[in-house]
Amino acid sequence: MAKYFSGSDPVIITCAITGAEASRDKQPALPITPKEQADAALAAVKAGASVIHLHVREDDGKPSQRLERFQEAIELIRKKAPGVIIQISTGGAVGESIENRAKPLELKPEMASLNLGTMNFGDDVFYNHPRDIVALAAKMKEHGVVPELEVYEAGHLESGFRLLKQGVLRGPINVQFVLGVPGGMSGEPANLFHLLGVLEAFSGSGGGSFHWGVAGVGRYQLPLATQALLLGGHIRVGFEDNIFYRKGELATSNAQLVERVARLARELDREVATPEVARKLLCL
Ligand code: KMH
Ligand code: ZN
Repeated sequence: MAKYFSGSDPVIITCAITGAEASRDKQPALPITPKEQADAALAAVKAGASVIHLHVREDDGKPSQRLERFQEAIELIRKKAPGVIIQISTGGAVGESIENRAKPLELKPEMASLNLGTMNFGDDVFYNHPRDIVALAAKMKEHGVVPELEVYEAGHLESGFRLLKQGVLRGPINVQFVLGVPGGMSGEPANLFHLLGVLEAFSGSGGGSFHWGVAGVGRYQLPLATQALLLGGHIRVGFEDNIFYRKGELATSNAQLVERVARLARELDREVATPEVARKLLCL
């Protein structure tokens, strides 16, 4: 069972600035073009983010996995916010082909997301065939990209353990609990505790060390981020997961969401990791 954190490990704040599902209709400040994404990334970094989880869009807002679009966004982000860790999405939008989802790995980003199972995702199905998961993990290895394991429910975590045992993944694993997607586990505290218990039991039985963070979807974002601060985990915030600052009030920017959790971290005596510190912690 997870214990309350009493050490002084810095907290890594990831900002998922755009995602594949959020829209300008619902969140007018959603960054879409590479220039908007670079501005949003810089503001998020200034507020305390050290990792940018990156999806790209075409100019009309449609989700995209086009290599050139990723390249443009990454170049602009690097120019504006040098040093920030860029984690590209290999999840893409629901329904995207696995070939397209793998494409941005050719740019050899420092990190990439790796999804570990098929699930209902709202009203859609997010398809992740075991063969495709292994192929994506192999491609990440080939390009020296560090995977972040996206875990929406407990079975995904156990699938990650199997891949680690089979040598498809290397430790220490980076686990991101994405809680609150309809089709996955909700963001209730008992779910986070259960997942941490499973992770710690695996680690304690010779599974090796790990890093974990939590991305709460919608109304779960703030309570789960606060719990992660108390429990020694890392945090993901941003418009991909949540467009509100509080009930009925839209956030004005991704940076506003980062600022709040950075402020909470300092109040709770968790230092906010710079990109260099995050790089060391995550063994990048
Ligand atoms: N858009 C979701 C269906 C990831 O980035 O790896 C999947 C997703 C996960 O966003
Ligand atoms: Zn994503």
